[in-house]
Amino acid sequence: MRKWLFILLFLILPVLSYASMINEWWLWEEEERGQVWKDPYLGMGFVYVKGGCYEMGDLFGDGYSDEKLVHEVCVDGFWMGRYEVTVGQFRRFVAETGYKTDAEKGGYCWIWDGEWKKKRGANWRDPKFSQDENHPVVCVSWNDVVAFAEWLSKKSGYSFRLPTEAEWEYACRSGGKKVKYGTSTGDLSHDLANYIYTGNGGRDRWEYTAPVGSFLPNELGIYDMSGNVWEWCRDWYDKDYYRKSLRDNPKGPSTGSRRVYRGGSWACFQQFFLRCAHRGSYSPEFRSNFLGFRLLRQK
Ligand SMILES: [Ca+2]
Ligand SMILES: [Ca+2]
Repeated sequence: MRKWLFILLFLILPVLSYASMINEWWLWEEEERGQVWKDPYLGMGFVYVKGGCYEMGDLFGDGYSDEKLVHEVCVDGFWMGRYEVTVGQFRRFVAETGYKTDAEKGGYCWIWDGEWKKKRGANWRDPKFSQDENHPVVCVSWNDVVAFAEWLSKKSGYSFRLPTEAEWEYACRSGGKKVKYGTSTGDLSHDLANYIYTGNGGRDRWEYTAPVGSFLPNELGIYDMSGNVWEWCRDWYDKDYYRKSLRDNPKGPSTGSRRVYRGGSWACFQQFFLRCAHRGSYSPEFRSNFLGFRLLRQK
């Protein structure tokens, strides 16, 4: 009997130690991709993005004119949200503050369901498709997401804000590399990101939003930069801004009427819109069921 026990141990031990090696390898992988920090209040993960200089704009020559003037930009290091902010995280904010979003105050949110609709009664709680707590929050205006960032900053003692366009594009392109999309390979397919539902889309089986982090991250360990939901940026939009942008830490024009959003979403018919360099803009009170955000923590 004892002999069998020894033989069994002899067989099992190597398997166990191999399993623990695999486990450690995964942890190591995670750290190699970037240092992850979690905010002490919501436990939201942030990846450290080392600062640097890069050529901002349409490096591939297939963008709109507002991204055509490729120009050098340098950004200081920052912590970028690993994921888009989720319904569950936004719910904590609303539960604690009683905050009313622009969609709730105005009584509608723009939705896409095959056509554009100003949908009465639609808001982040009910964007007219089903979401669980781990999906990215939508139907939030620029005003709403700035209020969220200010609340989290106050609660946690760290400084959170929306990324600037320059920071967002730098992070999407894995530290300013010459890649078109913010996916694990820099290419785009339904195995790599969530965009318009076609019914036979590989890993992308979502007609609307997917839980955050459903696809592999880009090289920095940041998820869903291309696709899932569009993401608000901090800057005012100016189609000619690239002609007059500062080189170091540009923050956009000092005034304007529309705020920038980036990255494409589940509702995009064209891959074009999921490119890191593409620039969209809406007024700060605009909200839609394909538009959300992620936060940045200043160093
Ligand atoms: Ca999809
Ligand atoms: Ca996104």
